[in-house]
Amino acid sequence: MLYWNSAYECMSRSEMIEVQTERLRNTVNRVYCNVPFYRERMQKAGIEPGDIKSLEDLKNLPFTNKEDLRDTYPYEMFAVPMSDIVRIHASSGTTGKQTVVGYTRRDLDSWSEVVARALCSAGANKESIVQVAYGYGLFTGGLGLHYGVEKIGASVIPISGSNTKRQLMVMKDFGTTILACTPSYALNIAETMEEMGIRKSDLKLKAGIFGAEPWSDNMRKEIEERLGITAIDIYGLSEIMGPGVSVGCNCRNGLHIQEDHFIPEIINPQTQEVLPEETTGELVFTTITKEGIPLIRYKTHDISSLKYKKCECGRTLVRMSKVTGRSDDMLIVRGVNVFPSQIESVLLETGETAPHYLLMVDRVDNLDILEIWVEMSQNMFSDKVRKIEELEVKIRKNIVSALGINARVRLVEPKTIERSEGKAKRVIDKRRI
Ligand code: DLL
Repeated sequence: MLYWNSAYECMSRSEMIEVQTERLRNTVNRVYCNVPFYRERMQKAGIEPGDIKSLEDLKNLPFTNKEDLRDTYPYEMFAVPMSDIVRIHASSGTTGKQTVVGYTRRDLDSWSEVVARALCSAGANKESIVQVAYGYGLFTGGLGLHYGVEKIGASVIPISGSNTKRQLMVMKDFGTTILACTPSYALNIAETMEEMGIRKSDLKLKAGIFGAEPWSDNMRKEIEERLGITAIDIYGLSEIMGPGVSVGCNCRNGLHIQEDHFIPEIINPQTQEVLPEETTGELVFTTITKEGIPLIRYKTHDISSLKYKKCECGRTLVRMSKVTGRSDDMLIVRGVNVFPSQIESVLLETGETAPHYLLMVDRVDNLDILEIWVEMSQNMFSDKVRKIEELEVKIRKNIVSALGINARVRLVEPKTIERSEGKAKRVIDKRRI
């Protein structure tokens, strides 16, 4: 099965614009009538629903922020009565209150539709056996993937995310063909598999559908090699829907956004100005089919760019570039902007270490210090101190030439860095700014 829904995935641009325009006008009307927050915002900006006639008018609508969701916690942003809400999820939120999202039955249908499209992109069909090792619960990963698998009629193994040895036993015995989890957990699974003496040929695994956190292209290659699979990137956020907002394809040239459900824009995060195609900035989404909690111009903080050219896979859906980081995860080290995934890429490119790392940032005498902890590989562990020091110097030099920053590199013993079962924690920032 090449596509799940070619009518939308391969739709001509003019038809897509027509679909989006109608759905956008509908959504704006609905939030104006049903969500006091949006009515007030629009009145303040002097806009009435009737002013939104084409996609061009989208830029006149006010933005929505994460803070707006916190201020309206838990249900004030909902556009339907609670009797129409059939599911509630929430995002963990590392700072402050979590954000709550509600789905109507139709929202759940749209969600499984976009996840079904994503799974097809990873080669899924009715015969597939999909092990969902994303966490089940308020996090959207587990249940989001789950219903997509059921929608295409494949078999779902709802194992959730922990107990790595059991994951492998199930993978082997149940004949899992597709693994769904975070990329950092996929790596943890690969490592445990090697420790348990399970070979790639003992498994039926063909593909993985990984997301929920930034990962470099080098990390993708590492996972593909160690698990013997094709790894597809899946992106999403709970506020907009959950997993499935966009998905990569075999062309590996960006992720296709399910544009008949979500309209993307890229803005300059400082000036809020909309940026042209292929320019990097902050990703903003407007949902155009959601009933429970429709969001207008939601600022994601994710850094990406858009490309409208038709993809070689045949899909016409706009592509967003791989999200390498969030504007709020970006480290500013002595004035230089660095994303953890850029450091990850250099580490994996250099090779010779294990792919497990942690970034420690501190400020000493008003100067930022970045220390990169990276694990030695097992065979390196027995090497002479001089050899270890040489590798530290080599990594440091590669970081300087790739990113222009000076970092201290510390090769630490194997297994020192905590393994992830969900979203990995890569940074410890001790600066008090
Ligand atoms: O992480 C939804 C999800 C679940 C996506 C499973 C993919 C797979 P939240 O917990 O709300 O939702 O976190 C959303 O995670 O704004 C990005 O910063 C990051 N993120 C999600 N997918 C990717 C990805 C889920 N493929 C936040 N690449 C988003 C990079 C990602 N970052």
